[in-house]
Amino acid sequence: MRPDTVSAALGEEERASFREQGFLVRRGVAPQALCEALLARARQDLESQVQPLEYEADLGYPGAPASRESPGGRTVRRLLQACARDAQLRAWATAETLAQPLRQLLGPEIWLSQAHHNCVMTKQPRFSSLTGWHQDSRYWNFSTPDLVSTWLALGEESVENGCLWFLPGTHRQEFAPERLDAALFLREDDPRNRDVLATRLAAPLAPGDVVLFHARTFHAAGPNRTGQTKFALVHTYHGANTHPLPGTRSACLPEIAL
Ligand SMILES: O=C(O)CCC(=O)C(=O)O
Repeated sequence: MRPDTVSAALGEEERASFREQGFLVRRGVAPQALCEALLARARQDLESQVQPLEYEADLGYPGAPASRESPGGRTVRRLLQACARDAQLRAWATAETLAQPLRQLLGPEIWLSQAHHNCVMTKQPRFSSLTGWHQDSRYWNFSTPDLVSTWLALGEESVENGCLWFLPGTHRQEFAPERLDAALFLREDDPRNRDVLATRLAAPLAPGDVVLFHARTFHAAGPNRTGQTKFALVHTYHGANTHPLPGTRSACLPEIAL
């Protein structure tokens, strides 16, 4: 099934909500048959350990195995390079279903970064980690921070299996460096962060739901405490006014025009 058969334009309320909150959950964007096909492909690559992969141990977030050689050390966190992996994965990332709302948010010209996200995000039982509060823009090198990511749930996402959480409106706020730790995560023990952390909202999703979120919106996710692996397809985009800075990791792969 072609992903661009789904009508995708954002309503005015949705646009206002994204501007205000820095994220937007859209229900039932991808049809069930498409989610099943993408999920089957992702499961197959995970089972066969098709490279390139990122392991939980590589990041060392809380709960991750200490090294690739430790028990659970081969627990995959991301199936990288989704667009180069498979025509169907690429078709989703470049479909009008995503391009149309992205144009409404970022302008008429949309570019997909292959250097960031561009992955199947997996969260596996037993050895998955907790991702602290962060802005994706923290390690990215673009001329502006105006990038938007799309997160397609290929299965159920709940607090129990490690769904995303967001701090609404934080894409419009400034955070003094002291409020962040050395790895640029928001310090949960800092009293100055108490109020903003109290605004946290979980984003449980059903298969086919999509979250759009700004690269500056603080978000986090818990570990997977269920027995089933969670799969999501994640991509990042920018408009014509933003470009990757030459010589940086953000410029290391060609971008795809939508
Ligand atoms: O699923 C997770 O742990 C969150 C992933 C995330 O926020 C990220 O990779 O930027």
